[in-house]
This record gives sequence, structure tokens and C-alpha cells, in this order.
Amino acid sequence: MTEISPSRRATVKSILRGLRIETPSWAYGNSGTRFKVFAQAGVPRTPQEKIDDAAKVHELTGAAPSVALHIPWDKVDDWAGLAAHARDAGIELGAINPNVFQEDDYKLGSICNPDPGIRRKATDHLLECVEIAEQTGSKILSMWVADGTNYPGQDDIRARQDRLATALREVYDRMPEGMRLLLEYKFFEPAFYTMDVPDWGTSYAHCAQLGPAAQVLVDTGHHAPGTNIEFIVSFLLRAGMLGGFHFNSRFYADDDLIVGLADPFQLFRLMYEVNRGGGLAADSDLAFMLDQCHNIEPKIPAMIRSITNVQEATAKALLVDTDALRSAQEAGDVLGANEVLMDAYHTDVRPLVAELRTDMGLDPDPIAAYRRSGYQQRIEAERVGGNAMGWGA
Ligand code: PSV
Ligand code: MN
Ligand code: MN
Repeated sequence: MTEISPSRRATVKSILRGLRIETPSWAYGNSGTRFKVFAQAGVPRTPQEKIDDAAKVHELTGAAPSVALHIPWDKVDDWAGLAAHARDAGIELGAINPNVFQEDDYKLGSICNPDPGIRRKATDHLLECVEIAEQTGSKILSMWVADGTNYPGQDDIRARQDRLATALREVYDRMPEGMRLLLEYKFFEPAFYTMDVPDWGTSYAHCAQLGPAAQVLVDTGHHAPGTNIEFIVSFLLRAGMLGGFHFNSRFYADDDLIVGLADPFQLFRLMYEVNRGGGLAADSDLAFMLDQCHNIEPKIPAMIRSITNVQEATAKALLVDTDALRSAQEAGDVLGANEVLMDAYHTDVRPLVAELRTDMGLDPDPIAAYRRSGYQQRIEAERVGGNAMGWGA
């Protein structure tokens, strides 16, 4: 077991200070499965209240300064007003996530639909989201299309790719300078035979065709069991094609559980590759976002826990003795190299992260601080009639 030297401690703390993790507005509302939504007391009734909860998470962690919106789940008339509300609460509005999957029209797809009228409608929504992003000051259009087919022969796989490319081009060309389009992939669900953007390779190919402002978004829950996600991360970072993450945990499918709870070792391996690929550098614009739904656990503490899990995995990744690792690798010392990684992984970094919070004027234990804050009691008393927002609505 290695001791953390004072200089390494300082370096890790300074990089951690710069780590920003965006929380998703939809994580604060009621959610569930197709079997049941277990409503919780005090959940937000409006986009403003979701922003307030996100701001509370940032206030206590100092690491979640923005909140992603999902349109139309978070639709308002006055976007500049919503951005001002966020600023007053102490955070910013982050990625804009269009929703082209919850209307009857989209039964056969959105921008890949065989019906040109429906493709137009879906593309117009994406363009509207670019405009919303301009008004909210958001720099990321985070795109996921649920398009695909369920049966062989249902539609022309190749024509669907053409339709996808056409719509993406229109959206990309409409984006202002400084905005990025991140294209998320998912190997199955809601379609089961083909998805139109099933994997990182498909996303990569479309993004490369679009131009430098288009990059791949890796949602950790969107892979087949056993997929080596850190390889994908390493590859995409090397190619300059990784735009951001949707972090969450999974056991079986797109479970959307708390990041780092199902497989903290995987999160460590991911963050190691992120650091190795320059994703934690001060000039990196890699977007760390969460995409989770808290079906049975209290939502604000769950978000705080998610943030602390990412921080701890990052701290461990930063503790890897890279010189020792390289020497072992070059010497072909298989077990020695692995031991260097495991040494870092087994280090208890909780005191270091707590110390950082104290340095930042925060409570070293943000969940305990939340419990003491009285915020939960207040929202439960005030937000009577809180309802499902987003999934399970
Ligand atoms: C789809 O499963 C997804 O990961 C996309 O990011 C959606 O926007 C989000 O989940 C909705 O929860
Ligand atoms: Mn996602
Ligand atoms: Mn998902």
C-alpha cells in the first residue's frame, strides 16, 4: 500500500477542484419502471424546482455547477428567464437534450422515419433545441435518437442512415460557433432488431462527416454486457472524438442506477483512461454528465452520492504511479503493472476528498450536511402535488 505524498496530494486536489459534473434535471423528478413509479414526497413540480434541487447538490458538493435540460420535459416560455433563475440559484443551464421519442408520430422513428413529414417534425424539434440552447447559453446539444427497427425487412437500413445523415447535417449547420453536437449511441431499446445509432463506431462516422463540432457521447449504460468501455474511451480520446459522458451504473441493461455503485472498479478504469487521454487537463472540454433515474432512493442524496463516487474514482485514477506503471509495462511485467493500478484503486481516498471540501469551505460530508440542512423537510412541506417529470410521467 502506497502513502500519498504531499505533492501528489496537492496535485490530485487541484485537478479534482476543476472536475465539473453536470446533473440531469430528470433525475430530480419521479421515475420508475414500466411496472410502477413510486412517487416521492417533495419532488419538483416545475423546471425551476428541478434547478433548485440541482443547485442544492452543487452548493453541497461544489462540483455540479450545471444542470442538463430535457425538452419538452423542461419546457418553459421564457428561456432567458429560466437561465436567470439558474444563475440566481448558483448554477448554469447545461446540455440541451431534445426528445424525439415520446410521441405517437415517432412509432417508426424520428429523423430516420420513412415518412418525410415526421422527419421534418423531428428535425424541427432539434432545430428548436439549438435555439433554446442559444437562449440558455448552453454549449452542448446532446442528441439521442431512439430510432431503429424491430423486425428484419421492416425498413431499409441503408436509407435510414441516409435520412439520419441528412437531418444531422441540417442541425449541425444551424449550430452557432462554440456549440457542440454530442451524438449518443445505444445498442438496443426501444428498438430491438436494429438501432440507427447502435454503437460508438456509427456515432463516430456520422460525427466525423459532420465536422469538428460533432463528437461521440458515451453513456455507460448503453453497451452489451462485458463490453470494455474503457477501451472505447481510450480510442475516442486518442482520436479527439470523445465529447462527453452520461455516467450511470448498470447490471443488466440501461438500468440508470447511481454511477459507481454497481461497479466502482469500472468507473476507476474509465477515469484512468480519461486522465491518460488528457480528459482531465485544464483545457479539456470533455463533458462529464450524469444520466440517472432514482426510482427507489431519495433523489438529492443520490445525486450527491453520484458526484462523490465520480470524485473518488477520479482521485484514485490520479493516484496511479504512471512512472512505475510504464516501467512495468515496458519490462513486460504483467503482474507488476496490474499491481500498480490496483494499488491506486485500493487507496482510501475519502479523507483526501473530504480535505478538499474543507479547503473549499464546504462540509466534508455533503450527505450529512444535506440531512442537517432541513431542505428535504422544506420541499416536502412546500411542494405539495409534486409529480412525475420525465420518465414515468
Ligand atoms: C436513453 O436511454 C438516454 O440515455 C438518453 O440520454 C435520454 O436522453 C435519456 O436516457 C433519458 O433518460
Ligand atoms: Mn443517456
Ligand atoms: Mn440511457
